[in-house]
Amino acid sequence: MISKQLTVWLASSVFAVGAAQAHDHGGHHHGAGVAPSSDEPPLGVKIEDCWIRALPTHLPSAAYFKVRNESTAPITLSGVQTDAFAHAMLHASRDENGMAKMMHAEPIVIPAGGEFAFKTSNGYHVMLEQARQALEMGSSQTLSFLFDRGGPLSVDCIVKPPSALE
Ligand SMILES: [Cu+2]
Repeated sequence: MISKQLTVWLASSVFAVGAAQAHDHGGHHHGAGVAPSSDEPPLGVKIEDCWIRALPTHLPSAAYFKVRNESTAPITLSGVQTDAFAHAMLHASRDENGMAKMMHAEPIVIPAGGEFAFKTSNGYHVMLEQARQALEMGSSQTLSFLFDRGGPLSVDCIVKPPSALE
């Protein structure tokens, strides 16, 4: 798992360096202070127990996980990306007059030392629409979580059957 993540990170780093060099022409030199567009994930921030509740391909699947902030500053979870599905969104569902309504989750601030769980019992989920390939139970899919600082944090999420609750 780690080597896969590292490979992805290295590949994106190489791309970023190439892009930076391509722009460095005409005598302008911006120095070393310019951060690459894809830097390392935020230090001390972890995604744990990520899993996907797989539904048949014509229905949206959902992912659940816990984000733990072991850094010394608040961090904001703002989005999610994946190559495994055509669409991935942070969603929150709420009960309104007995009807379950789903909407984009607002960016979620996790205080230093805090954690926040997307779980089946609180309505928070990653909405995953249009799997690019059939999801095999027990396999894993990579989700990349986006924060207000640092680069994407990629984790492997285990695919579980529709009946799974955690
Ligand atoms: Cu949803």
